[in-house]
Amino acid sequence: METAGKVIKCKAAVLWECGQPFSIEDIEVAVPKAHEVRIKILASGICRSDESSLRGSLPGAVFPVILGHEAAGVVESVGEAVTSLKAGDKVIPLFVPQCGECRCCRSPKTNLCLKGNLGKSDGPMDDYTSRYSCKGKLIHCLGTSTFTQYTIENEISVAKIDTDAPPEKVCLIGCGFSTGYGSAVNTAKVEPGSTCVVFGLGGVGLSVVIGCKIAGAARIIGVDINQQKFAKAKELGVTECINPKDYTKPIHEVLLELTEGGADYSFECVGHISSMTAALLSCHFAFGTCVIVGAAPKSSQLSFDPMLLLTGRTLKGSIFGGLKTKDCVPQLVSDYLAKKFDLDGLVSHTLPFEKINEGFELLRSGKSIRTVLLF
Ligand code: COD
Ligand code: ZN
Ligand code: ZN
Repeated sequence: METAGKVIKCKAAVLWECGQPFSIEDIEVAVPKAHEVRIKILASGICRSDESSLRGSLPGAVFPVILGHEAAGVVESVGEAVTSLKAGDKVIPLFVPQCGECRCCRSPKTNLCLKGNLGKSDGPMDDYTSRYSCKGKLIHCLGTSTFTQYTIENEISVAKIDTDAPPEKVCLIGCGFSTGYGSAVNTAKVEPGSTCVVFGLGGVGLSVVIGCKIAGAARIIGVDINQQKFAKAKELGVTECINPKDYTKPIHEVLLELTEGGADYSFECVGHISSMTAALLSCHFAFGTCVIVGAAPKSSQLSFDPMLLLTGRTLKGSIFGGLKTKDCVPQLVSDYLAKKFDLDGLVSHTLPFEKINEGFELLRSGKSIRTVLLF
């Protein structure tokens, strides 16, 4: 491409300060270095953890910063020594890399990679430096930094996907869908006939629901404080919806009664300590498994009676549904194209990239499931 080897000037949503609106700015994106690729972003979803980073409640963001981590795009150019990708490839950036060589990558027990930098600023580059500047100021990256027309990733943080994949849908495989679906089918390994409880029916929780349904769960109980989430949840497979606001007693007591002593699997997709405890208490005392999917605000601590585990409950968690990213993302995209699951129902709104602040307002007001920004 004619831009290869040159600095690119483009638009990006820059967050100059914690808690402020995004500002659409002209930025400069560097030439990719060795092992790096420069990607033209086509679509990027807005995830709750972008809002948490904006508010400073998740660790990592150093301001000014470019957020965004749920995108699809096309490779514009590659740096030296890049072997797995070339200009023109359709791709999904990965906020968990897969180098294939480290102890974690060699282990089938985890999808984390020791070359990853979850929770650290300055992005997926080996040298932890940024590749973006605006008005002569360095702009930090966080994870994959996809709220920009062009971004730079390390080759190990990029999955090549099917050329026919619609970016405005498959971008969800870059975070929300895989996080939820993988939590059900991979982390929990939900079996046919089981009873599942899902706390939080946003983009991630509904993806857990899709995973539980595909795994053959007999009952999927959705818990949310926002009644407006229930219709879509039922469409996607929830069998009963519960609003904690409708009860005076603690929600886990309601769930224990409804499930003959507790669910086989409970999932926390809210990111609150209180719903994590409720999820743990809602799974069966002898054989229930509780999966923590949401991240609680930094420095918060979960505390509970250890007897809860001694009797046989399992408490676990995963990032990106425990799925090895570079291996699984292309497969999930192919499965979507083969109609093995639906992403369309998760996209409630699409907006032009410049309306990013409107997209965040939709998330804050509880009106959206996923807003996808189109570039
Ligand atoms: N009880 C039940 N539901 C609640 C409660 C409550 N007390 N409070 C809020 N909710 C509901 C909201 O009404 C909403 O419907 C839902 O919880 C949350 O949905 P969203 O759309 O706001 O959020 P998601 O689905 O995009 O993400 C939720 C996570 C908690 C998974 C996410 O924010 C998170 O913590 N991610 C970090 C962990 C992780 O794996 N990160 C990887 C990249 S995201
Ligand atoms: Zn996310
Ligand atoms: Zn690795």
